[in-house]
Amino acid sequence: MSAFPDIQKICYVGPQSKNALSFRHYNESEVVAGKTMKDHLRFSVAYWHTLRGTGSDPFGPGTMLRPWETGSDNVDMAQKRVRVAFEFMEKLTTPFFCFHDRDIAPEGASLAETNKNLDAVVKVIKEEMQRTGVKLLWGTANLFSNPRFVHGAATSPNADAFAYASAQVKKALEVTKELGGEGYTFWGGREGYQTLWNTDMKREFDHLAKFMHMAVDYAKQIGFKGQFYFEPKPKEPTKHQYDYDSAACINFLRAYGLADHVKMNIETNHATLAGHSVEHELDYAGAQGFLGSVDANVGDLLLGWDTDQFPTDIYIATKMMLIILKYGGFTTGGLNFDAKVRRESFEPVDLFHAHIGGMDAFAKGLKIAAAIRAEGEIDGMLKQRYSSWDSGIGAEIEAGKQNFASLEKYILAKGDATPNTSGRQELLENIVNRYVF
Ligand code: XLS
Ligand code: NI
Ligand code: NI
Repeated sequence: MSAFPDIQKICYVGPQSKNALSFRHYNESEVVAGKTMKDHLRFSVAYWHTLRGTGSDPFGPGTMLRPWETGSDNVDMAQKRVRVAFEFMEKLTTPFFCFHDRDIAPEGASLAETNKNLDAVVKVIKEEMQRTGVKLLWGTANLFSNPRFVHGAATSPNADAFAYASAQVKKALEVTKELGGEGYTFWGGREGYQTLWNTDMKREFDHLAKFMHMAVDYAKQIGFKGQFYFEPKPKEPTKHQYDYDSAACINFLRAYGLADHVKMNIETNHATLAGHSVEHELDYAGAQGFLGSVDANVGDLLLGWDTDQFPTDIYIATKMMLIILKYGGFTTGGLNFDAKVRRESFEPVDLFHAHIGGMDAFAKGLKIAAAIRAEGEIDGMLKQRYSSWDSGIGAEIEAGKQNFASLEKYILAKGDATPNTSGRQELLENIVNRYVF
């Protein structure tokens, strides 16, 4: 039985299309800068929002009309939901999905029963993956919803919570491996604190590192070769999340010997909550060699929380694709729509509109970014701005041939450092607009 009987496979029609259920820019087999759009963008559906989002908020219950959700949330329903998920992805033509363990299967009365539930659903997911060719971008474990994680999981003051979380991640890694997952993500959940009066921050950091090392060790033990990711988020649910931004995460990974095993999964809305632009976060991670994957969404600049809206802003998509291309594009990572339809958009068709909008925005962003890079105008101006480092004194400093004393001598002889090139920000912005329009 079809969950979306009125919706056909979404096809590329072209920029002139007025059909809301078609792509205007995402043409999966079109080659841009040496690779197909499908391989560049590696779109992924987030199971938690798209299949499990109810539209509830602190002021009221869910509003979503999901005709396939019948009866209680048992294994049978979870298995039926998998068929819906894959019909959705097949029609949308997204090549990947991501999930938390608890999105796909319900918790049982014990961990053993929960794991059994998970296995029963994973069996159906495997079948559907084979049938459709949709692949798993990354898996993760939900270590924040259940009240046992009220004080956090790996950073909980309760060692039993740490132990439970370890058992859960062990299973999540096994399942991710079984489904051929290309990665595994750690998002902090409740790893952070509300007040230092009751928090031993140093001890909590040590525990988080121990936890990640155990995950890395276990992955090696079972032969899981996927890439680990760490996803920064500065606040919500706790006031101080330990994985605040790329800089905080990378410092943590380096300080605790995890740098060779974990890369970053950057989420647009989390970047803005941290007071950064997403391009800052991407470039920071890329410059340090940690750019892994992206949770593609967008926040609302007037709202200070994680609104997880679908990304339709061409400028943001362009800037993101410019940086992703600059660092060589995705390898194991991709663009995961960690985004939800608004509470008011409660019909199933809205799920299609939302994803189509996001896919088209990034497809257009990719085309613009590739054109900007091919012409090299902006790159040329950037290079020019740093040209004093390419020869003479600059090149000598970079090569380590100068020191404070020799530079003092140089400047005494020269007289002054005159700012002789404009930043040209306005011109650069105009040039970008030329490619966008
Ligand atoms: C929540 C996070 C979460 C992670 C996966 O804000 O974005 O959805 O991506 O646990
Ligand atoms: Ni996310
Ligand atoms: Ni988020």
